[in-house]
Amino acid sequence: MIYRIRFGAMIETDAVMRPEMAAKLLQGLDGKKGGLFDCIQIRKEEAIYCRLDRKDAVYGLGEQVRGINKRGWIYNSDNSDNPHHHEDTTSLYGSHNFLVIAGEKNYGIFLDYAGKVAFDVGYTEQDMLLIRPEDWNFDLYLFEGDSVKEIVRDFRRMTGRCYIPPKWAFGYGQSRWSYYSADEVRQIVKKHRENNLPLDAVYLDIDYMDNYKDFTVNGEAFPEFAEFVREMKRQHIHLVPIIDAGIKKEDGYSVYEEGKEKGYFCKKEDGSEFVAAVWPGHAVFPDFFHEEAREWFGNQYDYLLKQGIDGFWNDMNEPAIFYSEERLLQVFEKLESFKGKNLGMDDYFGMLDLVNGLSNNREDYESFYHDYRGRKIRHDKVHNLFGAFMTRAASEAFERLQPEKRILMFSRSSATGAHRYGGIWQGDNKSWWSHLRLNIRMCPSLNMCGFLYTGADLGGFGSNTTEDLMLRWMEFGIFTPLMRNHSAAGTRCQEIYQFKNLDAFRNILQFRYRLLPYLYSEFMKAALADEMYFQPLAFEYPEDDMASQVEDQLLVGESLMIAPVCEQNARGRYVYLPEEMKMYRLKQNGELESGILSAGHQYVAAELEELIFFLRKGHALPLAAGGNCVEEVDFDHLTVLTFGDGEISYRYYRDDGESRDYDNPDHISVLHVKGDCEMTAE
Ligand code: MIG
Repeated sequence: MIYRIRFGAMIETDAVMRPEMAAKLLQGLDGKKGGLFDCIQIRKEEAIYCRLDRKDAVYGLGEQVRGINKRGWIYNSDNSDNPHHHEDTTSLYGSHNFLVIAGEKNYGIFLDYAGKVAFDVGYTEQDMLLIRPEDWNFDLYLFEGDSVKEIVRDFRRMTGRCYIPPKWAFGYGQSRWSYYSADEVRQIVKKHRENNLPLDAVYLDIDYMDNYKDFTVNGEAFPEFAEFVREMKRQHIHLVPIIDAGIKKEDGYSVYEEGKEKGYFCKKEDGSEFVAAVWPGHAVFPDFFHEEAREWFGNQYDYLLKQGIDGFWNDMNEPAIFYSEERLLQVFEKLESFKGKNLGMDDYFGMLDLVNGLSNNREDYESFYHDYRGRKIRHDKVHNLFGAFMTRAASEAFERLQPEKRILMFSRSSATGAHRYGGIWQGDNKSWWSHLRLNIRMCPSLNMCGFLYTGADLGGFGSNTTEDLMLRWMEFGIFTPLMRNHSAAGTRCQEIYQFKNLDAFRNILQFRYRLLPYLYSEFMKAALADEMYFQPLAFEYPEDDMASQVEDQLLVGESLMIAPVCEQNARGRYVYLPEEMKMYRLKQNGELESGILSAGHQYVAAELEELIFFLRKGHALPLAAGGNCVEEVDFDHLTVLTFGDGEISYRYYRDDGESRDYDNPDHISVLHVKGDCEMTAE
């Protein structure tokens, strides 16, 4: 059952696709008794209060720090370019206002709202969830269901089917800020190919552009780009360029000139252009809220599509702002006044704050406007939708420009609803073991909110990685739909051939390509049925008190459980098995060793080079022979591993991985197997 309560007059977010699913429209909660209504209280203009029992867990909120169970911290929906994914961080790049309270009663809450919201999940009071929107113009949805899974499915169905990437985007991608020339890219590809390291994509960061101008290519570093794209395609490599939200303000730059002439950029109160600096220096921001502007911006991608590009990543779309012209001038003036002064503590720290406060400043976000469905709306009121609408611009354009084909698209910033337009990557993490753990925890929370095509920068983006962290991260990364190794300028190079134990990396990475039939099939089934690809144990084993406390193991699709090792120097780990499972160990020589483990806590040895995973009882795992790129993988001839007596069936999804004919029933075949076997899928 879904209820909707409307407060004030909301600004449309377009997050909800099927409002009719909320059969019950309520005026308020007054007088309501029983079920979830015993747990929730609303004090208008103040907060929504949800009482939490000791054993209740709170799941959701998508892209946030901390645990799978969000209890014990405050999280804000306030999209920010924040490279500090610390325990005390309160917001990252996305806003996903959906959560589920699981316990004696299970219920879900979704705030359909573009403004800032604070989710105080037992921070102020341990047994209270407080939700404080900045103003009271929103739709509140309440979900009641027998299980967490059912609630999540209802929410997902209501907000629409998630984005589906092309199959090649399940291959491994190598990225770096930046690869500066075509020759450097050729080198990267060569090293992978000659070392038998599978690879499907190389990412181009901001330096492929001419002076950080979107939809341009630096002709010196990447001469004859279209031909270069073809050359790469011949080697089964897709080049994936980055697109930033800010457009360089430069006379003669056609994208700027055209957008300016048509009035498609965000404006200040007085109607003049809002100018702020990002990578290209002074830049303007397309008004993605304005339908025509959105269409126009989307069409710009054609410049690259026409040259054979079939994937993009959208960055800096919170939007990230280094400084606005006005603020910079003010700050210079203030700084001037400190000159020659004997700075006391307040002055000194005040001075530092002035400079640090230049970027992503709230006052800047309050100083420009959108033209949204005929209304002039101040940016801060819809701030959390900006990145989502940029990705929407791209996605709508792809459907217009290349209706037959899937285009890879993932974004940094997002909001609920944006899951229909693209995937997301998890932003600027660091080469820290704790961020490997964060990566694991964030995946199911994002899946709940519809973001199935996701992954983090493997090996860590900021700071220097180490060989063991890189390897352990890959051991988890081979399960994430988006599998990309990316790192920041100035950090240690982390292409896997940089490391000594290349055999170990190759072994793990090649196994990803053996897993592809399963991973792709599970992704597609989850996407098409509005279900999750990564699940916390608690969702599948709700009666198991222990399972609800597991924060570092996940279910991947219907058959597998993973328990990545994420402690440095560990040579194994404790694993909790909610039921008897078959454990596999991928040995250094590429062989799979298996054994049955009984339910309960088990210590499992796993040397640095060894991948471990678990097959659930009554389930099957189809494996391919592998390949050096997705195209080389044979999805028809399978080795099927099983656990259980008697016949086991597996619903296997297969398609061309390129067209959008997702729901064709011919794509499903049921594999019936008895024991491990080799087979050809019909
Ligand atoms: O301010 O384009 O998250 O992946 O490499 C940094 C350079 C801008 C942030 C992205 C990161 C990318 C980087 N970008």
